[in-house]
Amino acid sequence: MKKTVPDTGRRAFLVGVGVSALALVGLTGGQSFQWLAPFNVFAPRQQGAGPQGLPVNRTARQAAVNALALDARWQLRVANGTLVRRFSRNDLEAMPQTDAMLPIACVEGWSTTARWRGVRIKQLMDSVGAPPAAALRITSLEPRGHYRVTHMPAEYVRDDTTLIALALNNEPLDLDHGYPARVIAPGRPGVLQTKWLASIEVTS
Ligand SMILES: Nc1nc2c(c(=O)[nH]1)N[C@H]1C(S)=C(S)[C@@H](COP(=O)(O)O)O[C@H]1N2
Ligand SMILES: [Mo]
Repeated sequence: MKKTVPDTGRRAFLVGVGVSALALVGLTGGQSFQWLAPFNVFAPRQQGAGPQGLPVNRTARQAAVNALALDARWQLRVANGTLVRRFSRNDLEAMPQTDAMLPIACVEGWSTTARWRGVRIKQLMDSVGAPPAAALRITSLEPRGHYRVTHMPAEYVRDDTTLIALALNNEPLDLDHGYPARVIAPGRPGVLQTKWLASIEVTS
């Protein structure tokens, strides 16, 4: 004899799964498709919600860096042992600039690709005679916080698209995105893309 009841139950179950999957695609699609963005229910940040079309994970105000970041006397300190050089924003702008299309991928669940422009970190390392195997300690102006200090292994330092970014999407970097200068490197999680730079030091 045919068991029709389990069949019906199974069909109802499969239809239920299909409906849930469709609903999930509908509710999260805004993370992948711009035109679905208004229906983006679960994404912690909406694409394009921040300045320059990029989300902001922590603003300059929240990080308490406004005064230091906007200070006209700001200089990036670059150190290789006792050899120290300092670069104003004008100094950095006067150096050769490199463009790179790179994503910021935040653990909070968003990833947005943007056009970054700035100085190759490699070139700054050359300016203080750092060896090719140099790894770095990168420090933010931020007085405290989990992301104040970052370590960068040599393979990223050597990469032609690892930049001290000064511009984002063809505009000077917004304060909330790390003005006067931030790190952008390929293939590193967002937490390591340090904003509001203070210093870069060779550690090895
Ligand atoms: N100094 C500093 N840099 C930081 C952070 C921070 O809180 N302080 N947040 C990091 C995190 S978690 C992410 S995802 C990116 C976000 O960059 P955005 O705000 O420009 O999009 O910056 C990173 N750099
Ligand atoms: Mo993040």
